[in-house]
Amino acid sequence: MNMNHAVTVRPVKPKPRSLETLNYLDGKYKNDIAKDIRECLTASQKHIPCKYFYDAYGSRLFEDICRLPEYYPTCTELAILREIAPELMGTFAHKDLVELGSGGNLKIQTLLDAAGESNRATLRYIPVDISKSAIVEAAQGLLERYPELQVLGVVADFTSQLDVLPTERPLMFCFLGSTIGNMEEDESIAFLQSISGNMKPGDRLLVGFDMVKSKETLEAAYNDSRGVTSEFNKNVLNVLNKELNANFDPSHFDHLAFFNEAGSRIEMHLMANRDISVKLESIDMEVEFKRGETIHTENSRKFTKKSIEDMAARAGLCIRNWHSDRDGWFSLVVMGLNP
Ligand code: AVJ
Repeated sequence: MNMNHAVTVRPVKPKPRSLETLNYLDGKYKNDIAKDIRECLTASQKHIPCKYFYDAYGSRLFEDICRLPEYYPTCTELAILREIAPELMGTFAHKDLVELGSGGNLKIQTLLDAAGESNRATLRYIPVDISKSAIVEAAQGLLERYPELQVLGVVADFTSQLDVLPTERPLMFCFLGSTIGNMEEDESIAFLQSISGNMKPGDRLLVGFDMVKSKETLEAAYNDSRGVTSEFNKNVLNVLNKELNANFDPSHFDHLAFFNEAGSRIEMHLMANRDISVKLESIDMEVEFKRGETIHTENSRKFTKKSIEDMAARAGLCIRNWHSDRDGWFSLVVMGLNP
């Protein structure tokens, strides 16, 4: 071997490790899914909580959905966010930026870019999600882009575990992507109340709402021509197969998504295309489906200015700023505690 003694080996400077994760979900998830599914699949309208869409594959499919031409919410929200980010983040220093449901990096990068390096070096980004892998992957991307950033990943169910979050510093909660639309009205008010209960005067809450618009536009967004949404919907059955040792055959179900005008929501269902019997071994359960019967897998509520104002009022929050695109397809609303 030809060793070249002139070469001095300089140690590679270790990257600063500014990612810490806290896991509050251990054990909880397995208990929850067993209990949830037992209840939900014995109800007269069978249903599955939509949080179970997001295993690693489901999270990837959702990111694909966000890039579909028919799925307008992501790009519309992002465009609004770009406009308001300087105002939101220009003075955001020594504070915590909490993101409930870490949803791909594009949105949070828009905010962090606008913060500028000097603010960024003093703030902390706190993604809260039930998927540890989603948090860690996203955080690694952010740390490559912003080596000065501190990230505290919190693996938790933000609908029931908000009290685990640090409260020492001023903070802004972000609840983007109209994820709030997945909740029933009462649930969303209780959730906003739980956020406001964890807010200090001066703290802010930024919420993304998908607005009511034409039925054609809404339904196209959930029935894309490439079938990604269908694949996303059916993947929840794979999640049950994996988590509960079940034997769903996803091809025995069809994707169904429609706008329920009375409920002001898109409903997604999986419809049995034959009579089916499924075993869920881990919870010692057998479920029958008649051909044409559906499992309701998601509600995605669509909002109006009035419905948002009513919710905020009922949750004890006041609306500080209101931002929409020209067409009024999506709104980003900044809320705070009542003065
Ligand atoms: C992540 C809940 C906002 O309701 O539009 C996308 C999920 N479902 N396509 C939505 C979803 C089908 C999405 N949210």
